[in-house]
Amino acid sequence: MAISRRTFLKGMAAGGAASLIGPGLLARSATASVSVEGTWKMAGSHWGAFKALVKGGRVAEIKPFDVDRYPTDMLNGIKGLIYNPSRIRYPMVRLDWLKNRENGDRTQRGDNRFVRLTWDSALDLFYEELERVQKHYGPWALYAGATGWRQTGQMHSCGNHMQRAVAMHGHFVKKVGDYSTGAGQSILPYVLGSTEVYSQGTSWPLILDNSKTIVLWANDPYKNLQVGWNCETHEAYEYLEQLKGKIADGSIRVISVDPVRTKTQKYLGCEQLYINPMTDVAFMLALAHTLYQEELYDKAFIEAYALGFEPFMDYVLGRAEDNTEKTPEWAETICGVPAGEIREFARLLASDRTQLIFGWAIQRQQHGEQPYWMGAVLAAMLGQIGLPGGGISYAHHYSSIGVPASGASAPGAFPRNVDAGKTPKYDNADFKGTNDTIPVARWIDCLLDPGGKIQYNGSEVTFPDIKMCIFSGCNPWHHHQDHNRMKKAFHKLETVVTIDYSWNATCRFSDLVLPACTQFERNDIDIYGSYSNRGLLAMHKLVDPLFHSRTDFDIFTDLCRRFGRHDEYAQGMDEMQWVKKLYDECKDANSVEVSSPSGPKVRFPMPEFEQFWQDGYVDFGAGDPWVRHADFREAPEVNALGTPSGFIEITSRKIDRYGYDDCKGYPTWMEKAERSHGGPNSDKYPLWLQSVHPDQRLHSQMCEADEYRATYTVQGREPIYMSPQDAKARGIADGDLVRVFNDRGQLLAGARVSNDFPTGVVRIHEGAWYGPVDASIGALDTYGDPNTLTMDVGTSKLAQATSANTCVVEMERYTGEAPAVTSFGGPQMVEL
Ligand SMILES: Nc1nc2c(c(=O)[nH]1)N[C@H]1C(S)=C(S)[C@@H](COP(=O)(O)OP(=O)(O)OC[C@H]3O[C@@H](n4cnc5c(=O)[nH]c(N)nc54)[C@H](O)[C@@H]3O)O[C@H]1N2
Ligand SMILES: Nc1nc2c(c(=O)[nH]1)N[C@H]1C(S)=C(S)[C@@H](COP(=O)(O)OP(=O)(O)OC[C@H]3O[C@@H](n4cnc5c(=O)[nH]c(N)nc54)[C@H](O)[C@@H]3O)O[C@H]1N2
Ligand SMILES: [Mo]
Repeated sequence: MAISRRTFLKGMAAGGAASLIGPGLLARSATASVSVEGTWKMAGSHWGAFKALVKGGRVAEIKPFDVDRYPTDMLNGIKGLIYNPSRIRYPMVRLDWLKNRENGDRTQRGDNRFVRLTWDSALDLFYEELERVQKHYGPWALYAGATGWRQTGQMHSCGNHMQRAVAMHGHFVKKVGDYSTGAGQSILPYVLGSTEVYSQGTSWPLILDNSKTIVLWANDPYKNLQVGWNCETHEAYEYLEQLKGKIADGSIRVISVDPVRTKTQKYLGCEQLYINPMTDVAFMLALAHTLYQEELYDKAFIEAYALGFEPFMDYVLGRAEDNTEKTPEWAETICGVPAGEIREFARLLASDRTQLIFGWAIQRQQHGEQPYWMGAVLAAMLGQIGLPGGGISYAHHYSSIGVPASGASAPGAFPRNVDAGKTPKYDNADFKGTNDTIPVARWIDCLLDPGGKIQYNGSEVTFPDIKMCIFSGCNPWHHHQDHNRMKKAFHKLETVVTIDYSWNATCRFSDLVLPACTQFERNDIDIYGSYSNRGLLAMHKLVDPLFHSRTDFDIFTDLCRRFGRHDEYAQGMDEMQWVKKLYDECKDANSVEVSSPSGPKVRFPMPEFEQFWQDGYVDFGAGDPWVRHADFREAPEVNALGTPSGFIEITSRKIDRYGYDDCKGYPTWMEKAERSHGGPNSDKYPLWLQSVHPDQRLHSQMCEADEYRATYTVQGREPIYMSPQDAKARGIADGDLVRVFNDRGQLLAGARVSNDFPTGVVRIHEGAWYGPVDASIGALDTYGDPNTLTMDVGTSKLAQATSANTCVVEMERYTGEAPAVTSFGGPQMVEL
């Protein structure tokens, strides 16, 4: 296998690539022969299931799948996702790394200078590096922890392909948790017995029929339900529309607790309760204080279903060691809500049936565990957990949760793991006393501090010494915080391999980049409706893989060929055989007979595969409404929660025993490392930067769609939303370029002045493509990725999750000559 570097360099330069760079793609395809008719094909995506008209080998038109009555505008970005100048055309290798490999000058990483490779040379290099790192260092030096929003489709689920192939070669470091709900999914098992965040919630029809008050707490479902984990069909919007009607006729009151006037508030026409950012726990403690003082809380419920109320109330009443009573007057100075309004709000919550619905951004901040725990405590005090239209939900803004689920079996996926009993090529599982799994948001800490120790959820984690990372189906140079700190960490890495279809910043900071194709260039199946599991969709390949891109399946089959395990990897099947196998297994699982008045019948009949593939989908039908925690309410001893005691834990002995200073035995208010509105560091940086999820993208996906991006950018940059007061105070007008900065970094963005934002609050959507002027630390980001500015600390010793939303900044009108945006259009191609 070993080829000398010299022969390799000679054989590899595949020639004449530079001439193909630039927007030639669109021009060339326009001249391709086009049949008048074309063919409509069925396809799916996170943005929705849809039909595509394919003409002359090109996607010409897109229209939503008939079932989807509330399609998102983002379908307009699909064509631009396939055809854009940022598509990765060939396997590419970073210039300095090609010449010097691990002995190169790693400060050049990020300079975006790359050399084109043939597929054979690229996969040889990939394999050589796997061998070198496994042999020389062992499994603790290789990180292949897949996390991220891979495209839809069960067969081609790309993280599975990457991890299965790498696992056949040897052991590696993995991750635990995710960026979405890291704090929530860690704290809630102690409190309510499950993660809650990914659990099915009470069905919307029951909420609409029974709730009198709905609190949308840090939650913007109208914006965030546009995308789903599977092929979305947006059924939840039907219920939002009904809710709008009920607000209008006065039968339901909806209050959105949010510093910002959200898209949902504007759509529903509901009320907003303004609160200072990151101060919800102070507000909630004062609500508990009022409920207690005014005897509005449900004593019987607390006695029957919850534990640890007294120690918590001692804290609220000022009998704990901090000696501070959590009165509305105390809270007002922190959260900015007048004491009188806090009392009114508490009375409202207790007056009738109230459904609390939390979003997730509020736990993506320092001490993000606390608002979730405190939400559960409030819900317990209101005593409506397990009743239709009452209690608490942590997920009605996500992937059609709350739409009654069909109950059908979903298809399986291409296997992630190596088949039991088959040992990898390097069966060395010696991590030298370090951990083989790290909390996902702490991987940069790990790179910077090998051998370092952190506390995590009741145990200690020792960081392994990672030398090589493999990324597939994720974009860490968008998703992780504090890019300048990331640069320092990446200087320590010997090898970075990325598999993607778009040349984003992660490619720029990699050594070897392999072009995958998009989901529209391969065949697959997936459910539609996400959590509602409404049916099964045939995802037809629309066009052939563009340029030299290949399916992840192909790429990793060929990688495994290099160590003789390709047959085992693919199990001797090709793409369509896999798709059919997953369908047939799903059909079998759904063929179970159930009794019905007219005798036994198959509840979810599915046709033969060929028929399904031609029809494009199978509908499973609507499901039955359901109430979360109803079984627990009915019989708490029999249907005990998964907490240590089986009850709701207002105080957790287990957490208390961990002895953490930043997550105590009951929910507490803790000041943040930095905070606007009079909090720490606000003298220097008075603006809170919230980096919430984009209205017109899925994270960084679709940012590359040039025409679609142009519908929202300002002078070609990502918008920064701000209040008229903050703009005026700095001489900024709508449409100006602004420089946004703090001690961690600086970026350019385009000003959008809006009354939706209060003084002291600015917003840049996450997922804006990072485009530094050069590879240096501190370099100006020319497009506006908020993670240039965010803080990289764990939420607490409990969850060690991301604190992305704890971030303060200052901004100024940018008057210098503006540097060109460097984010798009691929690498700078260098010929040898
Ligand atoms: N500041 C801030 N940062 C955040 C957040 C925030 O609120 N604020 N939110 C966090 C959250 S909740 C999340 S979930 C993360 C999201 O972080 P990611 O999931 O990493 O974000 P995506 O932009 O969806 O990146 C997916 C990447 O996979 C590639 N890809 C998709 N499908 C395939 C495939 O089939 N094959 C291959 N090879 N590649 C594919 C896409 O092109 C894209 O580059 O971001 C986190 N980061
Ligand atoms: N369009 C679109 N939809 C998406 C996604 C996407 O990228 N685009 N991503 C999906 C994914 S992966 C995830 S994880 C979810 C994310 O879902 P969430 O994390 O719930 O969504 P965000 O949009 O980040 O924030 C929701 C609201 O929280 C408010 N908020 C932030 N901090 C505070 C606070 O301290 N207090 C209060 N009271 N309010 C606060 C914000 O102002 C915002 O209105 O969305 C999913 N849906
Ligand atoms: Mo997420």
